[in-house]
Amino acid sequence: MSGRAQPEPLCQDRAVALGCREHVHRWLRSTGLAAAAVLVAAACRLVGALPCRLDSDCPWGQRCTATVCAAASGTDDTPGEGEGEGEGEGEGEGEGEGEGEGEGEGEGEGEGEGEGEGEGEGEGEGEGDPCDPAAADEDVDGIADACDNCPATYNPDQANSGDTDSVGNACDPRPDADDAIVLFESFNGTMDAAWSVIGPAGECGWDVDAAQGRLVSTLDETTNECIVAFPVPDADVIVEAQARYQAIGAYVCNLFVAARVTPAPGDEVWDGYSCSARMPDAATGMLRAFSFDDSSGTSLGEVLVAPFAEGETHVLRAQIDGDQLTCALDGSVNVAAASGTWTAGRVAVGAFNARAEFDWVVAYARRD
Ligand SMILES: [Ca+2]
Ligand SMILES: [Ca+2]
Ligand SMILES: [Ca+2]
Ligand SMILES: [Ca+2]
Repeated sequence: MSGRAQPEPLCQDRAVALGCREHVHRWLRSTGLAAAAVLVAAACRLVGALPCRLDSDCPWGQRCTATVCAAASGTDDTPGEGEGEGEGEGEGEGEGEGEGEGEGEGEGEGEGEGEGEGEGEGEGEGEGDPCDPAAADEDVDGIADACDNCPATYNPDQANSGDTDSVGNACDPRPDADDAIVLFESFNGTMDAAWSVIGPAGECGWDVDAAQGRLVSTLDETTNECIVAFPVPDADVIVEAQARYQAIGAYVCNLFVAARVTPAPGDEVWDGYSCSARMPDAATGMLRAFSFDDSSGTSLGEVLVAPFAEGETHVLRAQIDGDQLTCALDGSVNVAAASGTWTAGRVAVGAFNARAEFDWVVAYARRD
């Protein structure tokens, strides 16, 4: 764009002519031709495509387009620009309103409203209800093990009278005195980590048969002895187990529960007191109370019973009450003996020259 005035086209009407004069004045002043502006303005009757650099060089209602003024395509209703912002969760709507002026500047206001709805899924770990009837129920009486007052004895009524303990009448070792269940192991998949194996390394061991809910010895019927023990901090204790011979060996066999075992884990010898379902030979069954000292057993008393057979289920009980020992088979055969007092230790189950399996072990202690 040069500083020279351009030929002026014809004015189309008075309003535009007035705008033309103002424009020409402004333009000529800006170009240093103020004197000429007066003359030109006075004579101006023609307006049209005025030269320009900016919209402001043009009359009102025109815009500077390609260096000449031309009627704006929009005047009052020139669209503005608006911006709207919405905040919300889920859905948001924004509205913008703009007001335009001739120069095409707009202001916008926006409002947004949003509403959101969310759904979440969470995962949590928690402990289930131990009394849930769907939980492990060893005796199948409808009361889950953890809440059963006799977890190994069918007693759906949970009757408990005559004392103030939490042991049901159906299994209470002392119906008129207070006791507590200090151990119940059902071998339904796992064993409490507190169990420990006692016996010859590499020969002795026990596996949980989760499908059957049993503890099975891994020793064969020629292995001398293998024990699995659990700590119980009571001197007077009763331990009871349901068990059977799985394989009876050719030598003297024992299947037993022990109310006291005192070696450190891993020891191959032990002291204690056990109640044994014994087979001195294939034709003889015996219930014997043993006292052990460095694994050397001394009989405290014994009675003959029918020979045991492989797969035959029995319940053995060993009890320490002060200096009194009791060994019982199936609740009907007993051997009682006197012995010294015992300190706290571990209870145990085990086998000798036989492969054995145990369905459950329960232990009670005095609480009166
Ligand atoms: Ca039960
Ligand atoms: Ca029960
Ligand atoms: Ca009771
Ligand atoms: Ca009791």
